[in-house]
Amino acid sequence: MNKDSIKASSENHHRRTVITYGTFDVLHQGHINLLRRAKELGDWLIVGVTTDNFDLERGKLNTRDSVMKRIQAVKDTGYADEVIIEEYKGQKIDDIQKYNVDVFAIGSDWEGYFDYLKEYCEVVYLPRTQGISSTMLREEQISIRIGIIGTGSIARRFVPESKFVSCNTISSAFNPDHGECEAFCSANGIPSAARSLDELTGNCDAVYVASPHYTHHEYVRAALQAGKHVLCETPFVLRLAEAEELYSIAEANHSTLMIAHKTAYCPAFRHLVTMLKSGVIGKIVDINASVTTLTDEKSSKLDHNQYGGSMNENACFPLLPIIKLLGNDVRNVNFYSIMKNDVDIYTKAVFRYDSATASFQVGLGAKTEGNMIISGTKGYIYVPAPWWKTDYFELRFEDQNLNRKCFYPFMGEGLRYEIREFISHILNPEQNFYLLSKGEILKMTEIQQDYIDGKTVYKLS
Ligand code: C2G
Repeated sequence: MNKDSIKASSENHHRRTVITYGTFDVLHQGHINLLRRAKELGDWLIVGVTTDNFDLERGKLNTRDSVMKRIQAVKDTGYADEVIIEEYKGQKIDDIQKYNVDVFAIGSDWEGYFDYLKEYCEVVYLPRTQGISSTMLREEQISIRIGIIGTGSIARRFVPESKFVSCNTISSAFNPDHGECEAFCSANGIPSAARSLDELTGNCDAVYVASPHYTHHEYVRAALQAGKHVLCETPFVLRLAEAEELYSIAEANHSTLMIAHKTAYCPAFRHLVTMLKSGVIGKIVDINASVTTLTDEKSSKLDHNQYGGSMNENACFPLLPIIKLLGNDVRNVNFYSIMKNDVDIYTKAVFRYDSATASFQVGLGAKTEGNMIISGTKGYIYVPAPWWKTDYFELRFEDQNLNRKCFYPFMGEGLRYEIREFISHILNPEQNFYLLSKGEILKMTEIQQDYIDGKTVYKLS
């Protein structure tokens, strides 16, 4: 070390270090002012930029720019001497000690919130710039207007969930019963209760189909033919040919067609899939999952004429992990159904693959534990009930010391994750639909159809 560098390093010890944190999404003048003021508090400014995953965990789902883009934007302001990433709650305490920080600075919208850091350094709340925010800027950019078809219980849950996702507004709703539609719109603050499908499609960019499942095919086709993007509730359609037809219309129109399978998009399930694919429990040999929801006998869900029954209502849930993890090459499936009034009140399905088995139980008129177990050559994964909307699962091994519990966010009703994916796909159509692909959806539909056609179905009374 020469004299100069010794001098520089000893000066470094005395420099006053300031740290600040943020998402810095669609970077604007408010952020720039904050960074400038923070830098003025000392000689060296460290800026912590939140990772996409951390924002997801703290409930910020509407971020537009990726972490790399946000970091670049912070660097481009010229005020940051050092950029770090913030990826967990409590990290600020670690960083302040690790980087020997003198001042923690943050905007006054957080006034008081970070006083707990006073134990470690000086805490300064800087004035927030009025009249500008990332939220405002995101809203000024394109907003997708969504029209809702079907105003039942799932649509009621969809409306508040959509508010957690940026770049969308619910513009209209349609239900053949206009009175019900008006009541739904006024209860949920939706500006227009459409009198016809044409009126709905004339007033939106995308359609969310939340009507009874036997009406999906007709509504999705009408919406696609009107040039709209479509998010369709599960189960998608009841026949393979219908599903293929709808995908080909969507492809010809360059429209997004996505299935609202909330499990496929929620954080815990996504991680479960990637962990399994990377071999944490070895080779998968068996999957068992069940979904039962005791339902009133008079409900339309148990009406033969409305394609009711346990398979039609619930099978799309357990089919997801089976097809996603074991693939499309199912050698055979046997269904065993307990029937009442011409519908299955309970069905057990058993799958044979070349080197794995799977099974599921679904029921509307019988109850069982709603968990999922995925068995492998090195260990197994246990997902407690209700596994289809879980925030947690366990990896379990012969040597219990290796067991691990994994936790993830699952906010509200969990519909916000699929809505975010849908909007993001409309805005970035080049994105691949890998979380639930067309091939997987077609296979799931084919299995549903085989059941409806009575192939290898054993009916028990
Ligand atoms: N800010 C500001 N004026 C605005 C908007 C934002 O001064 N008009 C400030 C905020 O107060 C914050 C910084 O800019 O200090 C970054 O804001 P966001 O990107 O919204 O990040 P935030 O969610 O506040 O993250 O760990 C993350 C931190 O807790 C804060």
